[in-house]
Amino acid sequence: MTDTDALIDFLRPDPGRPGSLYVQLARALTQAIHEGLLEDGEYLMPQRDLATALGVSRVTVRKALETLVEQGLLTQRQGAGTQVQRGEHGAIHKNLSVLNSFTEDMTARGMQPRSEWLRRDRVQASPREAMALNLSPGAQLTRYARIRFASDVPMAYEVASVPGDIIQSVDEVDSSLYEALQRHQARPVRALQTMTARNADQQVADYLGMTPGEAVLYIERQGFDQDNRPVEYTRSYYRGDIYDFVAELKLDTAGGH
Ligand code: 16G
Repeated sequence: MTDTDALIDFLRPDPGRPGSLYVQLARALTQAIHEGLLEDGEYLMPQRDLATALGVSRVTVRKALETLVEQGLLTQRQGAGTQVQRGEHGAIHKNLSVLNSFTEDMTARGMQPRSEWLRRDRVQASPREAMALNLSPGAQLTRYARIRFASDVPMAYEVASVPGDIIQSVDEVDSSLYEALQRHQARPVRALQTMTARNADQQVADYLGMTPGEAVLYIERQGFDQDNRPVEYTRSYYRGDIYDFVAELKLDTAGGH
């Protein structure tokens, strides 16, 4: 089998699997770039040939390629074809020292943020939530569970809890939690974040279009507003194959620990 045959086998979407063909193809292309099957600077075969080799329509190929162009993994120039542009690292470098929202982050990268709602509830705080949000046990809060997409690629699964006296009706959050908090003058201006490497369980894998056991980054964020009030306690699962988290480190000249 030639390298090209192996690549085509790797990329070929399966109509029997859930999800549209172009999303499957976009994911397979992303994976091929991350795994080095497609190298930085390499040109893809013309769209027409790729469609024929994969047994899919040209529209499917075009939409998949557009998704990767939006993610910054491919570049397309008139007449020059489609080129891999992986750079040194993964697809998305997320700066850990910037406190922004998913919507702001993806928009700044020229991608289309979108969420699929799993649940929006007004509930009693669990002991863990009460502690993180400094609420009395059993106080009311609003809890939002969403899958976060960027240009139709699932990026993260997030469960966010907000004190019930800040956001009183679950419908107040539409596309962006931070926008809703901003309307209440309660946008986080500081956050404490912990990150843990985990293997995706079946549910997380289903939400993120991954295989169970693949690496995800589990992130807990406790966000505080300008009055130092905890306004957000969010548990996020970010795809380990797409995100690189970057932090600038400085020598501790104060001599602290
Ligand atoms: C990010 C935050 C999350 C926050 C969300 C708000 C991380 C690890 N997590 O995903 O804590 O709730 O953005 O996004 O960055 P939104 O305003 O678009 O709903």
